[in-house]
Amino acid sequence: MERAPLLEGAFLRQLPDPDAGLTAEWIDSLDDLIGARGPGASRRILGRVLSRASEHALGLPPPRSTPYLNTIPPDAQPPYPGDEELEQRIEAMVLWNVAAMVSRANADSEGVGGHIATPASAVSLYEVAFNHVFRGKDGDRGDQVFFQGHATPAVYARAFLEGRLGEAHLDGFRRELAGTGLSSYPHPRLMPGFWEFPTVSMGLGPINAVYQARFNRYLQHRRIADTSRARVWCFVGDGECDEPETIGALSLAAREQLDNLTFVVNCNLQRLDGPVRGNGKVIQELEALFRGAGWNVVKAIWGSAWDDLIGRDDEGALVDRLEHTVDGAYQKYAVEPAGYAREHFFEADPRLAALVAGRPEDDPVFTMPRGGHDRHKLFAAYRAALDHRGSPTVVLAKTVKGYGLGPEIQARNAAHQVKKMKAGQFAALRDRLGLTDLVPDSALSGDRPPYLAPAQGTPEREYLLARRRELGGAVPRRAPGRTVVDQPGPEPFAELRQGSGERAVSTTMAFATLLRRLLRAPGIGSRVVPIVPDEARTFGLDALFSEVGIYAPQGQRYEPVDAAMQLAYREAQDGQLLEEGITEAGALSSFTAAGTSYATWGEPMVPFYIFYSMFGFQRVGDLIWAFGDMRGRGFLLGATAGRTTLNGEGLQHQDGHSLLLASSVPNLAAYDPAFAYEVATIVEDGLARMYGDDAEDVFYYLTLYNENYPMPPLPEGADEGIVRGLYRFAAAPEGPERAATILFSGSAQAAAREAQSLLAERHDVAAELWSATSYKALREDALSAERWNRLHPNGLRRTPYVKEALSEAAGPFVAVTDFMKAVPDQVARWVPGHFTTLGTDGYGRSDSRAALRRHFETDAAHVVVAVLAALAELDSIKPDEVEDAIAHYGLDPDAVEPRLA
Ligand SMILES: Cc1ncc(C[n+]2csc(CCOP(=O)(O)OP(=O)(O)O)c2C)c(N)n1
Ligand SMILES: [Mg+2]
Repeated sequence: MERAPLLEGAFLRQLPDPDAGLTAEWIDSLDDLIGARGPGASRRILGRVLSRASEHALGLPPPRSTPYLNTIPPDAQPPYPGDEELEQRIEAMVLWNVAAMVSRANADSEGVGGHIATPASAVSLYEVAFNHVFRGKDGDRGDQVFFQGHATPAVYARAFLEGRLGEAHLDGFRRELAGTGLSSYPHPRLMPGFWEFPTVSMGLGPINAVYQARFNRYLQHRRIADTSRARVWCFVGDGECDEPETIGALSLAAREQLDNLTFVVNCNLQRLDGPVRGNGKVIQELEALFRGAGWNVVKAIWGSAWDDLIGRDDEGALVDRLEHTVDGAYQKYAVEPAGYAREHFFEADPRLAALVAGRPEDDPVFTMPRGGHDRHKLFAAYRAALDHRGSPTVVLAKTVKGYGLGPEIQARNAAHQVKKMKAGQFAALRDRLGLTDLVPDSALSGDRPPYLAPAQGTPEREYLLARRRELGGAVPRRAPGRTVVDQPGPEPFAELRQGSGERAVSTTMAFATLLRRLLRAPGIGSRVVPIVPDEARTFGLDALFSEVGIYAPQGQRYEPVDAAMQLAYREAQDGQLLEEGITEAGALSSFTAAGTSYATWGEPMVPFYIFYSMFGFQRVGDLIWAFGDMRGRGFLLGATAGRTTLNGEGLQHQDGHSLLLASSVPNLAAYDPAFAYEVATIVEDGLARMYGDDAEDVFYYLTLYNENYPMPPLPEGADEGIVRGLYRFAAAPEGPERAATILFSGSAQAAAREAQSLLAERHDVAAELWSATSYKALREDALSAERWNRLHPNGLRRTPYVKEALSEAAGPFVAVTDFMKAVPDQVARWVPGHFTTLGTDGYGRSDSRAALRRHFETDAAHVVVAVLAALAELDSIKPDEVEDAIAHYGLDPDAVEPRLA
């Protein structure tokens, strides 16, 4: 059966049309128009009608995309505010220095790499911004600029012109170990006075930028800082727009009306291997994507040389041709000499041939000039972004990869990989850039082309410095302010330290209590930023909804369904809690903006980001790594931790390895507390280390469990061991002949404590119990001691803390954890005796805790057997005793190993 195609406007038919006659007349005249003038002209006329409708604010949905033209017509362009001749000259030097620096680095030390083609495509994007828009930090805290990661050479080259970097710095590009080196990409850890935002892991810059802009608003609404003048600029590659993180937070930015945010996409149509959308048009695709997400889109596609052509395109032939040409073809026009475009683009269509008839061979129209290399177009786009209100703006700037670097490089598929230019290519570049007066042929004979900088007193130098002075000084510049936050004193921690008596509680509940106390503590309270990705109820933090409110820039425009209840869902403009919804990447980006606020705003904030531990390190590990790079501070809380403690959720939820992943982050303090008082001690110490006097560049990860048990009080003198990673929790019972020591962490405390009783009662073993709060800390301390001893053969010997502490205990040693065995194995080398580790290697599954602990061989029976087996191996008991115990506890010695199950 034939079916009529579903028309786009079909939904309208369900609504009555009281003006049916009028409607029919309009439709008839459209049909007539198309018949008389054809589709091209009809499109144009209808476009004008729709634009008129939008001026009347009729609320018609805007089109998904607009023609392949600049968004801003020439008559709406602001006059260019700068001295173009000087800027041209400065830009030429920047590009020259990019090529020289990267080439010299690769001549000096083969293989250090670097990029020339990407900065060449981006130089104008940055130069226009450096001269006219980026605000530095003199006066207020300025703008926050996220540079495209591998365009860094353009930023170094400019800093050199400004005198911020010297020749020795440029010659240290990608050779950081000598002292004056420049890092390959933006890394605040390596250049802490320069870079603010690490961006080179593609996608992280954009998502961090969105949440930075959002956090700026949060600081404003909470009256912590005046961020109203700050703008977040994020420069992104067009290939980078394929990253889920790049586009994952676009709708948040629109929903929260972040008109303090501008993305600039460097649309050079190429990624590393080849075209981004050879068969399509990346700019059109991105326009639709950003418009769909609610952004203001400004396309800067064509250079000024085309204004006149476009203005004379009466037939719409040029626009048609532009629409039907794909990026692969545009790339070809950028590779071939101008004659190629004349022949294949223009002369293939008689109407276009007529449009360019009579123009000389070298007319710039035949180079297909792109808007991203035209400062008029770029400034107009930036100005539009600055003036726009109510939504973020994206500037889609069309550029050429390797622009200006000559026919062997420009727009070639391999352009990305060019790391070195030859003398002949430098000579040609010099001529093209008009730098003949500065670079004599003799300077190009070796493989060290000179660096160029305008001398003192030259107009170029005066100009570029004056522009930056006017705009508030150098960009980028990282200038941390105060890091100290008033410490809360002992009160918020007291309840956790007392223990819970008979009451069974979890470490998660203990943490929730602590967090609420900290929020109320004078001084620090207003600085605390609780962050949850739609799991506050899971973690018992829903009281915060009403207590501190959920941050919502528009306040609450509805009455919540639970308004009458004490714990109502309260959204407020000055809400303190960041309820992120289901986006771990977004939540981590908020954590990042908050945890680096001391550096961006000089306002230290104390974020506590609490999440399903499984969806932390393995989901957003790269963002956590970037946080470390940024010297961020704050607490990550991996709740529902443990492969068997979170029991019903199965394979994708039950985490037994986040601590292992955490062990890879150098400046992360990772803890696996068993008891409420351990949580208290660790958080108190963390606050002092991160926000006290002489603060350190560390951040914290704590696992939190959802298993309830009575929390014991803090044992006397345990604080130091808790912080260092290990302390004696319970002495061995009196009586038994044989001795052993059990190390437990987190929720494995139950198995260890039960095993202690069983060993004493049934097996004549007196086992001591130690709580291992941080194998990472123990290992790092031991490695430091070991290294010291290795490099100081005649110095005083150092003993690793773990070895020294356990020297008071009797082996054999058995460690039990709800994480992988590799976690306690981190310290195996220094345990003074026989050492067995029991842990949860293997995929999780759903069942009761008891069944899971039996399966993973971490329950009390397995701890007992491990202790006995170790004693047997040490010849302290007979193997038969182990056999008996295995039989007694009903263990299956031939069960499939859980790691393989
Ligand atoms: C997450 C991630 N994956 C891969 C890379 C390696 N990489 C660096 S640049 C690049 C191509 C980038 O293309 P595009 O975003 O279009 O930038 P362009 O150089 O064209 O300006 C790739 C794949 C990276 N830096 N980060
Ligand atoms: Mg690209």
